[in-house]
Amino acid sequence: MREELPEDPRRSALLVIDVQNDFCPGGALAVPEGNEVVEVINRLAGRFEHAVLTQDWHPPDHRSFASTHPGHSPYTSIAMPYGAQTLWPDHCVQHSVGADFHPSLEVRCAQLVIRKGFRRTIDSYSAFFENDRITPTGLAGYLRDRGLGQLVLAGLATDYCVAYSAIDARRLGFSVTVLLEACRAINLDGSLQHALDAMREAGVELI
Ligand code: VGL
Ligand code: ZN
Repeated sequence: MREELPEDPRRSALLVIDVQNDFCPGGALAVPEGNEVVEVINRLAGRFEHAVLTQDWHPPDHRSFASTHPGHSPYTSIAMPYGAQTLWPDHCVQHSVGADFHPSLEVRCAQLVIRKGFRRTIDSYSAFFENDRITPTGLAGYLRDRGLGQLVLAGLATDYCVAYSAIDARRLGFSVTVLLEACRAINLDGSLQHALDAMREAGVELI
């Protein structure tokens, strides 16, 4: 494991994944200790000139919600046209308090918010592609246009949106560091270990 963050502040960006009320204790899809990332990220942000936030942003009848599949429970899986999809409790509904960023999150260097998961029929864990792995969010073009080739990822959840984003970023040629101290996991059926292995395999630096 490497111990340092990327050196060049002009070429690096902090990518803060889904630090939203619904992913924190008391929220609809609470990640254990999810709120604890806020302080770490606030401190970390002082070392960056550039940051991008992602925001899970679903319509009320989103097809990743178990409630839209009668007879199916949250945290089970279903086949969707683009592959297996885990079903979740209703969360991060557009314009709801649950979809807001954690009130203490302070990333003054944030210059862009990428909303994802806004199409009813497809989920989007990654900040770069929807879950079909081909529909882009536009983030890669933004980062390339601005010359930001080195990414540091933090946020929620380690084993879903953080891991998918990190792996896609590597696939797109970015250098990627995930700061595990600034992330927390859902950990469904070993998903955390699987995600850590997959990130290492993809060439993501875990520190
Ligand atoms: C996430 C499940 C559903 C995440 C988002 O941010 O990791 N997980 N939607
Ligand atoms: Zn979601």
